Amino acid sequence: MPPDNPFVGRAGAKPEIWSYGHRNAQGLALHPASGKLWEHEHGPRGGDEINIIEKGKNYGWPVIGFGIDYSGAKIHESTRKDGMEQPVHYWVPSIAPSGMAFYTGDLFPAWRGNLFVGALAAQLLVRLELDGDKVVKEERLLQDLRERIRDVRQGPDGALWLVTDSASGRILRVWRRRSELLPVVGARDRADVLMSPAQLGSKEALWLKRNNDKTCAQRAPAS
Ligand SMILES: [Ca+2]
Repeated sequence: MPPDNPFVGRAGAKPEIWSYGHRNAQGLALHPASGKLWEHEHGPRGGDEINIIEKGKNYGWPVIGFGIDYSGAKIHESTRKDGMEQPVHYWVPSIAPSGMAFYTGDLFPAWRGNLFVGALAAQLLVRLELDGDKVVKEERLLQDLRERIRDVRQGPDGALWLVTDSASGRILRVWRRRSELLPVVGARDRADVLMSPAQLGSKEALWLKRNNDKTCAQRAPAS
């Protein structure tokens, strides 16, 4: 046990505790610049949160929060209270966040420094733009995919890798071609999802490609 853990030697507290007042954590990632530990967790009905975890702090569950019980009943006293931390971001209604990664790659320069979060219930990929410790913009990507996204990571080539959650779960790679030629993408039974240049924040289209496709190639729509 690290001797400087915040509750070492404190009567009535377990020494392994670092922070408390959490509910159902589903993602952890260290910020690449600040080194701070970011976390997200599932609220009940509404109130999924992103928190920046600091030593010894109380993150509020179940006293404060932004959700209600599944029955519709009230759970929390309020949404804020002295001595309890506020989330840096929250979702009402819930999206059921799962997995998280800060983007530091070269493949999508417009996304550098963004935080990506998968979503189970909402079936999408969240892109969050940050200003220091604040979330300043949320964009919802890949909603056409209709897959529960269990995890998101950055690969060594700067692509984003996703794991989907179903009986036929898949590993997907989010990437783009640097070529000026009209992109092609492999697809066995349907075209993969195209994200618009506007979504990407550049003039180049982004393709989501199944990592195991080797057969037919499909020409991209001109738009
Ligand atoms: Ca909280």
